[in-house]
Amino acid sequence: NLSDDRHRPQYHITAPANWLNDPNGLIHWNGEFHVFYQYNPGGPYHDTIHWGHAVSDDLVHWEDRPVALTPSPDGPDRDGCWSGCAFDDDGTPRIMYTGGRDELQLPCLATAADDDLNAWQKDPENPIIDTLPVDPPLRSTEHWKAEFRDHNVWREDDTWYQLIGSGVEGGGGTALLYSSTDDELRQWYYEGPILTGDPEQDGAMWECPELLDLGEKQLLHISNYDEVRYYLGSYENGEFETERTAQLDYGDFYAPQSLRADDGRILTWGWIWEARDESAQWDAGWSGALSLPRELDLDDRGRLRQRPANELESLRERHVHEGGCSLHDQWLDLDTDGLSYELSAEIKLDDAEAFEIVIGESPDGEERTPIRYTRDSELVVDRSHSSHDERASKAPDRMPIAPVDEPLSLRLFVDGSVVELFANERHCLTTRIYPTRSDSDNLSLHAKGGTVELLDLDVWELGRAWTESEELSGEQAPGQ
Ligand code: DQQ
Repeated sequence: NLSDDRHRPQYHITAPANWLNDPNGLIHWNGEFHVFYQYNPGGPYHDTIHWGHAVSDDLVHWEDRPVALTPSPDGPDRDGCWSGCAFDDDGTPRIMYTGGRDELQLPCLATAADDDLNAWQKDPENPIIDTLPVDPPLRSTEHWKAEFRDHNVWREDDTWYQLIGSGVEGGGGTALLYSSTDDELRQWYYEGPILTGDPEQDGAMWECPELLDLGEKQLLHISNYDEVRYYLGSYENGEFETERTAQLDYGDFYAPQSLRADDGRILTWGWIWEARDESAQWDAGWSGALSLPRELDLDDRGRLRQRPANELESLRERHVHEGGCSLHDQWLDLDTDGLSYELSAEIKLDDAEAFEIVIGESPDGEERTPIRYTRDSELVVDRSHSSHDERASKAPDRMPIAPVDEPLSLRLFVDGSVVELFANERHCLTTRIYPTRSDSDNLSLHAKGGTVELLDLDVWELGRAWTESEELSGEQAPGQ
C-alpha cells in the first residue's frame, strides 16, 4: 500500500504509482502551475512513456490530473512521448515534445484542447522536423539513428526558437538551435549549435537543454547522463559564450526544466531518481520524484543563486528553535518526529574537525545518515549506514562549498526517502536514503573534535502537500 510507505515523499511531486522521470511542459497558466512528467502507467520502470500531470495553485499543494499525452499506436510517438516543453502561443498553450518510433526521435507538436490543459490535440503534420542536420553530423548509437531530442521553445519578437539536445559524431554534446516564423509552428529552420561541449568534460550527448535569461547573464543547462551541468555567460545571435561552468546539483537530480511564473521568477524542477535497485523499485510499486521548485537567479556578485520557492514556508508546522550557542565536541538531539521536516542552520566551524547533522537514525545508531561539513570545505552525505537494505546505494555524495572560515547557511529538506540540501543559496545536493526501521527517524547535531558555533537553527515539521484524488489513485494502483 503506497500510503503506508515511509519512503514515499509527502510534499514532493510523485506519480500516483509506477514510474516517473523528467519534469515536462511546465507552465503557469490561468493562475495554475502545471507540471507534466515522463510517466509509465504500466509499472515502476522506464518503458512506453506517457505524460503524467499534476496541478497546483500555490506551488505547495498538488492534485493529480489524468494522463495528458498517450503514445498513438500509428503515430510518430508510438514508442513513447518523451521530454518536451510547454509555451504560450498568443493565448494558446502548446507543447513540443519528442516522439519515439523505431530508431527515430521525432519532434512533435500538440495544442491544448481545453483550458485546464487536461487534453491535447496532436498536430496532424507530426513529426514537424524530419530532416536531420548534417553539419555537424549527429551522433548515432546502436539503437538510435541520431540522438536528437528534448525541446526548449521561446519567442523573440516575431520569431520562435527552439533548442534540441544532441551530440556531435566523434565530438561532444550539443544544443541545436532552430527558428520559425510560421504561425502554425510547422516550418522550422536549422540555425546551428549554440554551444558544443568537450566530450571528456561535458559529456558526449546533451539531453534536455534549457536556455534561461537571468537578466545580466544567460544560463544554459544540459543533462549528460551523468550530471546536470550549467554554463553561465552570454547568449547572442545564436551563440553562447561561457564564463563559468559547474554542476547544478551534486546528487540524484537530473533533466531539470523551468517555468517563468507570472511574477517573473524562474522556477525549476528536476527528476530525483532512485538510489536503490530495480527489484526494490518493483517491491515499492513506484519510482522517482520531482524536486521542490527552486528559484534560479543571480546573486549580487553575478553568481547563480538557487533557493527553494518561498511558498514552501506555508508547509511549516511544529517548530523547534536553537541557536546563538556553541557546541563543544558534543551532540545535540533535536526533538522531531518522522521523516518530513525542514532544517535551517547558520553555523561556523570554529576549531572543530567537522559538523554533522545526523538524519534517519535508529535508537541504537545502526541506521544513520550523517551529513558532514568538513574542514576541507566539503559537504558529504555519508550513506554507508543509511539502510539495512542491501539494494539501497551506500555511496557517499560530495559537494564542494564555501571556505570553512565563512559561516555556512544550510537549508535541508527531508521527505521520506528524499533529501534536498541548499548550501549558501548556491550549491545544491539532492539525494535518497531508505532507512528500513520505523524508528529510524532521529535528528541530531554533532560538533566533532572541537567547537562549532551554532549561529542559528530552526527545524519545522512539514505538512502534506498532496490532495488525495481517490479516483485516480484507485484507478492507477500498482499492478494494473
Ligand atoms: N528522458 C526522456 C528523454 C530524455 C531523457 C525519455 C532524460 O526525452 O532525453 O524518458 O532523462
